[in-house]
Amino acid sequence: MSEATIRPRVGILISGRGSNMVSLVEAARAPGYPAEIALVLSNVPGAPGLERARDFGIATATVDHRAFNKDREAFERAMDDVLRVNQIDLVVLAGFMRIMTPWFVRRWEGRMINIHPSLLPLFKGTHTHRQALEAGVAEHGCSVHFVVPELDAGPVIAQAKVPVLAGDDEDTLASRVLVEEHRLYPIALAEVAAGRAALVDGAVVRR
Ligand code: NHR
Ligand code: GAR
Repeated sequence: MSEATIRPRVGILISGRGSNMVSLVEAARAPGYPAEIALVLSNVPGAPGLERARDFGIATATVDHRAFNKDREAFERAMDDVLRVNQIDLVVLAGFMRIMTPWFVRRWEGRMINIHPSLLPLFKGTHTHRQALEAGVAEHGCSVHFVVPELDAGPVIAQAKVPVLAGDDEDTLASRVLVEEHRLYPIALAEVAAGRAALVDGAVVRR
């Protein structure tokens, strides 16, 4: 059966290699996936992920934060303009390394998600794999959450766990988590795009 449905247009924000972006793009090519990847936007000129996106035929853009002289809102207004021109409905952070101001977060409230490489609320911020090893936890993983103004504090949509193994270092642990990120993020985005998971009064509601 083929029924024409309107799929939300997704803009993926990256800063680096974009392996999560690739996993989302590949998932979204499947028939019936409830979102369309319409744009990949980077704050880093020449980020390797931009070329990978172009290889898939996806529109790309760069807004270099360094051009805005530490004026975060001016940087974000420029990103917001690009997102609007491209008629983006949902913003997906995938290895995007700039903290968003409350202004930008409110503009995209309930329509912006992030993947963070830890089992939130554990290990917020950066160097999460080092934090996990130093804490000596037996389990680690990744979380997809709605973005709220407070860093890595948004309500969690989905999580995946991996064991921490004897002899792990930051790299071995990061690779094990990354496999789960690539599996989890397309599932979580589909739930949000289809309206099956939504942000209501600061909590995730499932329908
Ligand atoms: N913005 C808000 N408001 N809330 C969140 O939860 C956000 C966010 C922006 C990005 C991703 C995030 C992560 O998953 C994310 C979540 C960057 C930093 C950071 O310290 C921390 C967390 C995350 C992304 N950035 C430095 C900054 O000054 C720059 C670091 C660098 O360039 O290497 O923005 O962990
Ligand atoms: C991923 O592990 C992602 O969870 C993490 O950076 C990596 C990006 O890889 N994100 C953060 O640490 C956000 N602060 P990718 O560019 O290959 O998707």
